[in-house]
Amino acid sequence: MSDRKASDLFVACLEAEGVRYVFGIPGEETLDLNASLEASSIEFVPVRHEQGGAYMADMYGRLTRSAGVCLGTLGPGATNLVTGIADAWLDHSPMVALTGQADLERMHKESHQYIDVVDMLRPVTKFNARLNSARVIPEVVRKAFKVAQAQKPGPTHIELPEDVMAAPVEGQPLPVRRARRRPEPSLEELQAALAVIRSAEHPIVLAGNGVARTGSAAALRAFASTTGIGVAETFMGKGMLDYEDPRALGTVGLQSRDYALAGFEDADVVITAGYDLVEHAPSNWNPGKDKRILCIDTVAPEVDEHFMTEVDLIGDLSHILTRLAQELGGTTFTAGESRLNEIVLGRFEAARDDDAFPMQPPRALWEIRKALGRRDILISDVGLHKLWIARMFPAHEPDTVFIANGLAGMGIALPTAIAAKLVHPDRHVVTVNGDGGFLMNVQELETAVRLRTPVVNVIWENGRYGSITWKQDKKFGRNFGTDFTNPDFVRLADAFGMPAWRCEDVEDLGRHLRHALALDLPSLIVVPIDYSIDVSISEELGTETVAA
Ligand SMILES: Cc1ncc(C[n+]2csc(CCOP(=O)(O)OP(=O)(O)O)c2C)c(N)n1
Repeated sequence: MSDRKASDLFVACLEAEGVRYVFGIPGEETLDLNASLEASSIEFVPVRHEQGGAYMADMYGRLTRSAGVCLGTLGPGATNLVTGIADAWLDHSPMVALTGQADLERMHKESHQYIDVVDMLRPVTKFNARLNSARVIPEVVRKAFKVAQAQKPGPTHIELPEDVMAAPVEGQPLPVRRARRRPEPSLEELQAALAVIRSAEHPIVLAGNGVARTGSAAALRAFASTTGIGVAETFMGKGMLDYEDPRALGTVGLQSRDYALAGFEDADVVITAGYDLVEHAPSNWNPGKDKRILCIDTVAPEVDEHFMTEVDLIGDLSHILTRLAQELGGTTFTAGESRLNEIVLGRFEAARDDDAFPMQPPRALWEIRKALGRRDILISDVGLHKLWIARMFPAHEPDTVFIANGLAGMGIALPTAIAAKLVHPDRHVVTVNGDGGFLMNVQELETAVRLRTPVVNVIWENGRYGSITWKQDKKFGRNFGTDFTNPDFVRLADAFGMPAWRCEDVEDLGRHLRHALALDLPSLIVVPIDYSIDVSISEELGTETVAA
């Protein structure tokens, strides 16, 4: 009989996949797994709520493009993971979620903490399985990582029954082949696409999260500069072009007139690059169903009556964009003026002189932009502040502004910021949160202090669920059920052992930010915010078409 335990083999398989961290909370049913992790090269990061662990795995996966790993025990541990897993599902982050489980022999009957976790997680995972036998561990682990990391990436899940993990086993991890496939469209498809672009009068690119997650921003930039075609970005596509690039048309997806003012009204051909429909429905930019659409993506596009694509170029985004740029070398278009950018960036620049206190969002964003370097990271939580960030925060580089726009769950910012800091210790990481969402995962401040991940958390305080009052006011002319009181955030932070400040004057935010960014500790800044100016900014931009 082998003296190797199944949990040892399981962890050896995680090591073979290159796993550096497992974020989670152990349970009585994961004792063997945790003991094996302790003896491995992998760092187990205890978190304070499984949702925080899932969000950390999510961001780790987004930034490294290797699946992030989270762990919860059976029953309540697994149910607590669901929101973070669902976020990875809709935002397409590679993740492998692990959950403990009771012995195989207790699953057919009413039994302490037993629920069918595999069934529960099926709708939010690309693949999930219960380990019924220790022998299949190498195959199941390899499959979970391979599927999670394949395009479009997303979460997978493995359930680990206690008795299976404690069983003796023989076996070795399967070889991990990381060679990147570079599938490419056929010559006919490329030629069809080139014919569509060459015959266009006003082509335009809509770039989404897919450009970010495949690391294709450089190729997109080269495509735009060779062809002159302008690029509008979705919230999750922020930074694919430097906002100062003359071909950058702005961030679209907030209001009905965004697209028109970014040039979509005049466009006859829309080239979508890594565009996920989950962010904002195509009916918003193709209401008349009259655009010719050329889709560049890693998998065949979703069907939508407003997104009937004429040519699909499916494969490696960088490769396809580079091929198109090579072929289109001599054909140049003009990006056109973006009225959207003029309005939004004009308001942003004017904000430097806004002396109003409580602060208004543009000035708060202006101070944050000023305090951060080009490659530093801003992570938004979910609420009205997110819409302001999406609308107005200018990004220079890819992977520097994170906005969850698929599941869009409040409470994502703090845990994902901790993971971002683990991946990029050399970059500043700032979160912007509402006072509602921040309390949803506030417990992870302890994790941040323990790990010494110096994340700066800015809370925009207004004592209410701002985006819901905003919507209620618009719909009913009044609001209800959205007001609350807050703890003293500065004293709360102090209790966690971290520095914190409350802004008392419009100049304080910039001052506190610069100080906080120089520390090697996490910190917190509370800014009283005045949401009385509408995120719509200007009548010209039309009515809002999103939920926060
Ligand atoms: C987990 C979760 N619950 C509820 C919602 C719906 N929702 C979206 S924004 C919002 C209010 C956010 O309030 P706050 O965090 O204070 O930010 P603000 O809008 O004031 O900037 C709510 C309740 C959500 N997106 N996620």
